[in-house]
Parts: sequence; C-alpha cells; structure tokens
Amino acid sequence: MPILKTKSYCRLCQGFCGMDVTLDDHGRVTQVRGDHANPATQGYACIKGLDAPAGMYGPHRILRPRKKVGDTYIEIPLEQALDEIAAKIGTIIDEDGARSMAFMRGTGTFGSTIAVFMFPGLADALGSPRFSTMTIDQSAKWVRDDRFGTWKAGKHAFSQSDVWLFAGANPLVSVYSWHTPVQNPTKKMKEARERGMKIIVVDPRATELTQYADVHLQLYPGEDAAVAAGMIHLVLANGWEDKAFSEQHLRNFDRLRDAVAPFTPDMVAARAGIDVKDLGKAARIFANEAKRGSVTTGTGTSMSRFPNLTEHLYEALGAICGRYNREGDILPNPGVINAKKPPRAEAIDPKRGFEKTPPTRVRGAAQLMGESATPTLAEEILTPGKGRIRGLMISGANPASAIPDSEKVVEAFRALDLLVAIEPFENETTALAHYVLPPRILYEHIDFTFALEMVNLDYPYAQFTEAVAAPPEDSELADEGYISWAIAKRLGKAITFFGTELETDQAPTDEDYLRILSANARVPFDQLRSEAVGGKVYEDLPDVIVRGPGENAGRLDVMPEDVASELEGFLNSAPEAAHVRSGEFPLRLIARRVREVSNTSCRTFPTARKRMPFNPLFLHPDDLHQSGLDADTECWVVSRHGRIPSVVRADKTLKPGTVSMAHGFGWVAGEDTEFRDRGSSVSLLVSLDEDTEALQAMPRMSGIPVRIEAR
Ligand SMILES: Nc1nc2c(c(=O)[nH]1)N[C@H]1C(S)=C(S)[C@@H](COP(=O)(O)OP(=O)(O)OC[C@H]3O[C@@H](n4cnc5c(=O)[nH]c(N)nc54)[C@H](O)[C@@H]3O)O[C@H]1N2
Ligand SMILES: Nc1nc2c(c(=O)[nH]1)N[C@H]1C(S)=C(S)[C@@H](COP(=O)(O)OP(=O)(O)OC[C@H]3O[C@@H](n4cnc5c(=O)[nH]c(N)nc54)[C@H](O)[C@@H]3O)O[C@H]1N2
Ligand code: SF4
Ligand SMILES: [Mo]
Repeated sequence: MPILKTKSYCRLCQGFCGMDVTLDDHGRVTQVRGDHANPATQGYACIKGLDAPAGMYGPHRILRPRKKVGDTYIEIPLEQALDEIAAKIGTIIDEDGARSMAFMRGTGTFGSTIAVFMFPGLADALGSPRFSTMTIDQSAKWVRDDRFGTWKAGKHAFSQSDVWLFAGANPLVSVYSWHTPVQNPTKKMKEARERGMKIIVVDPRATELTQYADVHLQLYPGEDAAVAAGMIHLVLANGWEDKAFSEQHLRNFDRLRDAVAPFTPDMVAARAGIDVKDLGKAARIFANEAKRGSVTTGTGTSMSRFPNLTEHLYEALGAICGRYNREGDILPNPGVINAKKPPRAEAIDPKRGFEKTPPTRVRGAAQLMGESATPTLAEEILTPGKGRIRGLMISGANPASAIPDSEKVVEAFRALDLLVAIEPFENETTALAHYVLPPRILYEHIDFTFALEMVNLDYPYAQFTEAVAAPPEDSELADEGYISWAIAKRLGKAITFFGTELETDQAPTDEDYLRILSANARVPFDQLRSEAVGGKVYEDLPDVIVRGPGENAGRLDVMPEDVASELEGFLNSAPEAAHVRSGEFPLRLIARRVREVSNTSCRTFPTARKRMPFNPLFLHPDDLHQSGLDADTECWVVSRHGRIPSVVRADKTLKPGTVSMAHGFGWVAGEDTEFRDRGSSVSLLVSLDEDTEALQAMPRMSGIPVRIEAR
C-alpha cells in the first residue's frame, strides 16, 4: 500500500526533472511521475527516469561493498573495505609516487553534487592525476577556451535570443547541452519558436530537432570546419560582422579573414555536401537578420575530425557577430544557489594552459583544466616505467565499455594492482574491479540543483530534495562524500571542499557539505529547504547587471597561428565527400543517442530491455539497397580496427553515405553472438592510436569509416 507521496527530482541526467514520488511504508519508491506543478520541467520526464524504481530495486543493483577474491566476489563491511583500499593506495604511493594512483569520474558522478567536488578533492589531496569522461566527450571545448579566451559576462542567453545554431547536438533527445535549455527541451524549443526564434541545425541526420529548424545543413560528418569557415566567409564578405565589437575585443581578426578566404560558398557546399543556397540562408539568418543568439556545439562536432578547429571556428562565428552579454545587460539568472557577481563585459585572454603543463608520459598529450587525457589512460597503465599508473579509483563511470578500444582498456584494467569503483550497478567495469563500493542513488540522498547553475541555466530556478527514499533493505551504501573523506583521513590528508578545508576528526554530514556549497547563496539553505522542494523560480532576486570593461581587459583570439595552420591542414585534406561511397570503407558511422539508455546506463531497466534490447545499425534506404541486404537482417559493421554484429534498419533521416548506431551497448568486449540480447559495443570499432587529435589524443568517435558485410 502506498502511503506517502512527495516531491523530489530525478538525477539520472542533468535534466533534473521534477518528480512526484510515491513511497511505501518501508521508504521504498513504488512509482515516480513527472511533476506537472514543477515550474521548470512541467511534467516532463523520460522513460529512463520513469523506470528508475525498477532499476533501484532490480537484480543488477549492488547493495553491499564487494571484494574480488579469485574469479568471484565476497561482500565485506564498508569500514574494512575502506581500510584495505586506503592501505593499498598508501603502498602504491609510497612505492611509486602519487602519480601512480589515478582517479576517474564519469557522468554518474553528477548524480550527487557532493560527489562532483569531493571525489576530485581526494585526488587533489593526494596529488594524484585526475581523469574524466570530458576528454572522451567534448575536450575540444576546453582546448577552444584555452586558445580562444573567454568572455566574462557569458554568451547571449537562449531565452533572450532571436537565433540559435545547433551543430552536432540534439538536445531533444540528449536533454542537457551547453548554453541551451536543459529542462523540458521540447517545450522550451516550441516556446522559442513562438517567440520568433530562428533555428539553424548542422547535422548529418534530420534529427528530432530539425523539425524546428529554418535551415538544416545536412553535411557529411567531419566537415563542420568547412561550414563554419564558409559562414564566417559570408559574414565578412557581406559586412555583417559587429565591427565595433571586433575592433575592441578581438585579436587576429585580419588573419581570420585571410584564413577563411578560400572557403567560398561553392567550395564549402561541394565539400560538405550541402546546398549553397542553404549555406547563404544560414549565414544571413544568423548574422544579418538576427541580433542576438549564439551557437551550441555537441558531441557530433567534438567526436568528429578536426574537433578543436571546429569548436574554434563556431566560437569565432559568434564572436565576430558580438554575441556576448554587454555592459548594461541583465543576466537572466543571477544564480540562486551559486550567486553570480556582476561580471565585466570584457574578454579574458587565452591562457594556453596546455602549453604550460607537462604533457602526459606516454603520448605527449596535453593536460586540460588540470586533467589528464582519458584516451591515454590504458597506455598509462600498460607502459612500464616511472610513474606507471598502478591504481585507479572510479566514480560514476563505466570506462571498460565507454572508452573506445575497449579490448585495450580491459587489458589495462586487468594489469592494475588496485581498481576500485564507486558504482551502484553491475557493469563491465565492476566485473574487473578489486573493490566495488555501492553508493546511494537518486531519491536516497539529499541534494539541490547546484550543478544546473554550472551549465548556464537561463532562469533563476532551484530545487531542493531531502533523502526521501530509504536505502534498499539489507544494504550498506556509502557515497563519494564519505568515501573520499574516509580514505583521505586514513592517509593523513585533509580534503579541501569548495574552498573549505574539512576537519579530519569527524566526517561531515551531507547537510554540512550542502551548507558549504550554498554559503554564498542568494536564497539561504534553510529557505531553499523549506520552499524549493517542488522546484521554484525566483523571479524577485536582485538583477545582476553587466559592468563595462575594466583596465585589464584582454582580447579573444579568433585566429591564433596554430588554429590557422590546422585550418590549412583541413583545407588540404581530402573532403569526406571524396571517400564516401568509394574505397574499402565507403560509409561513415556517426554517433547517435537514444532516449532508452544514457551511455552504458539504464540498459537493464525494463522499458529499455523491451524497446531496445540491442542497438541496430541505421542506414539510408539507398545505402541499404546498395548493400544488397534486406531490411532487418544481420550484418557485420567493419572498421579498420574491428568488427561488430548488428541488424540493418532503414532510416531516411540519415544523409546517404552515413550510418548510425547508438553507443553504450554490448555487455562484454569481443565478437558476441548474443548481440540480439545485449547489443554490440561501438567502442570496438574505434582505435585509441589511429586517427586521433594530436593535442589531447581524442579519437575519432563519429564519422568512423566503416563498411557493411553480410553475416
Ligand atoms: N563510441 C562512443 N563511445 C562513447 C560515446 C559515444 O558517443 N560513442 N560517448 C562518450 C561520452 S559523451 C561519455 S560522457 C562517456 C560516458 O562514459 P561513462 O560516464 O563511463 O558512462 P555512463 O554509462 O554514463 O556511466 C555512468 C555510470 O554512473 C553510474 N551511476 C549512476 N548514478 C550514479 C550515482 O548517483 N553515483 C555514482 N557513483 N554512480 C552512478 C551508472 O550506473 C553508470 O555505470 O562515454 C563516451 N563513449
Ligand atoms: N538519452 C540520452 N541522453 C543523453 C545521453 C545518452 O546516452 N542518452 N548522453 C549524455 C551525454 S554523456 C552527453 S555528452 C550528451 C551529448 O548530447 P549531444 O551532443 O546533443 O548528443 P547527440 O544527441 O548524440 O547529438 C549529436 C548529434 O551530432 C550529430 N553528428 C554526428 N557527427 C557529426 C558531425 O561530424 N558534425 C555535425 N555537425 N553533427 C554530427 C549526430 O547526428 C547527432 O544528432 O547527451 C547526454 N544525454
Ligand atoms: S533521465 Fe530522464 S527523467 Fe531523469 S532527469 Fe534526465 S531527462 Fe529527466
Ligand atoms: Mo558525455
């Protein structure tokens, strides 16, 4: 019998959808429904979120700390696990130094705000390297900021704009992406259209988002640099740039003009496989007809060829049009929990930090934002020598499946002296771990939507939730907050959490952590706790008004020398159009996200099992016809690096010559005849050594050259 209905929010992704949660008298969640009264998400919820109770209490949930003994596991008490793990970390660091113990976080870490800061805090307290999934995701954005510089007052907000360009992002499925509405995206997109917003989509597939688009540039994957350079070319040729802004705030503007000169509309259209009129229309809408609005790039651009160049050029497109908040503008969200101070309308010079930090031991890859490059992790473990990584602790990630080239990654993980995973569900990584520490998830812990304010939420919204659900019966769970603190303490270290050095005599409570995070909040912790339980938009907060530039203002570098030479390299590279439908690998496999799963997560939830037990290969009907295969028959997808089984499905939303397949499927590495039950791992098609971006070792994970063979 359900006895309690309460409000909380889903934390499976950063949509943070407001939910009505029903619990039984043991504190077990029996049902969740999208909360129609929530002012931000207004009832929106996806099937993963709605299925969460089945996952929470399902057979794959790990309930007690585990230790690997031979080929099997035993359950051990938490404190014993922490003693043993800390002792082993201590030994590794004593013998080989702090760099031999690494830490890696993934998307699951964002399930808890405390974890987002405490887990890296442990690595920092020990002086150990940090890895994260950002460097197999959108590391090009970090490179861009490092070479371009940043604008203190931020880009124009989506809610205050009349145009938006999406390149390689599909927020109607992926929900959270940079600078765009992350909550109830479909509704927000409809509202934007009703306001008169123009939308430009650059994507090889006619995605869910293109139904809202005024122009869809259906390019070949890996040709964004041509499209962005072509748009800049058109803007400058027509004099549509913001001249005053460019003169005052940009550097190397003339070099940009010269660099994009060869990217004439005809050349770009031929190269990218788009209509020249559409390119012209996109440039005109973006730069001439609209006055406010910017660009969102996603994984499509950061996983394809020339990711760093692409990010730089799309940013330059916005910059020459001056699409940043200026003096006198009111920021749409002054920050509810993380209060913003009035920023200056000025540029911060590029830091080029990647040139100043030592490159990684094995591949000479750059460190970005204090992190080591995840594509080099396996090699760091496998390559002998001083500083070899011997121990790895993971939070909220499944790298044995999510990092490309998973055979190599699995081999590396097997070579570790210590592998610890803080992970709620059984997966490919927990199967290899020496210790697994299961955390509380979702409705089981107190939290607030601090992380939303880190992704530029453009309305003053916050939600607070208590720990509404009890931990599952007979469980012993611990989260990154306690685990990190307890390991640091055992090693005689103190963690600095959001600027506060934590005491080592007594473990902080979750409430202590959240109070530290909200110490400067515009709405104090206790007020949030009492009034933001169902989510609240704080319309009456004081305005934060952008100030004028100061004396130390820098300039945004629209075309540094290295970017210019990358653009030249791109110009001289054979266009994808030349390869497609010819040669050994005539097709290009693009990344595709699906509603049913989130990367490798939620695969075991009942609705995902029913709707999408495996990941088919989608291809255009013309390509299906050419392949000689019948729809829905089995095939091999073959790349230079590996081959995986699948089933072909016709999909006319794809650009001919491109095929797509969701990642995150496939339970174990290798050629799996059980793929109809668990899917195939796209990671096996990607090499960590070939076709990588030199600077940060990012492999080509979209636009992968493949062919299809009968099976
Ligand atoms: N071929 C190919 N590979 C890809 C991609 C692609 O497009 N194509 N995408 C890449 C991208 S963008 C990314 S970000 C990576 C993702 O790489 P990962 O982050 O490694 O993958 P996820 O499956 O998102 O793993 C999240 C884990 O967190 C766990 N989890 C959920 N909630 C919690 C929680 O509250 N606490 C803790 N501690 N854990 C929790 C989940 O059970 C899951 O195992 O994969 C990358 N891999
Ligand atoms: N349901 C669900 N939601 C998710 C995830 C999930 O796995 N499932 N993953 C989460 C994670 S970790 C992340 S990082 C975000 C990512 O969020 P997004 O970046 O929005 O990811 P996608 O929805 O895959 O959109 C990428 C788009 O890029 C296109 N594309 C592929 N190659 C190219 C190219 O060369 N150029 C251009 N212009 N486009 C290209 C694809 O067709 C696709 O439409 O989503 C998050 N949300
Ligand atoms: S997983 Fe689905 S329900 Fe949960 S926050 Fe994300 S979009 Fe919302
Ligand atoms: Mo990601």
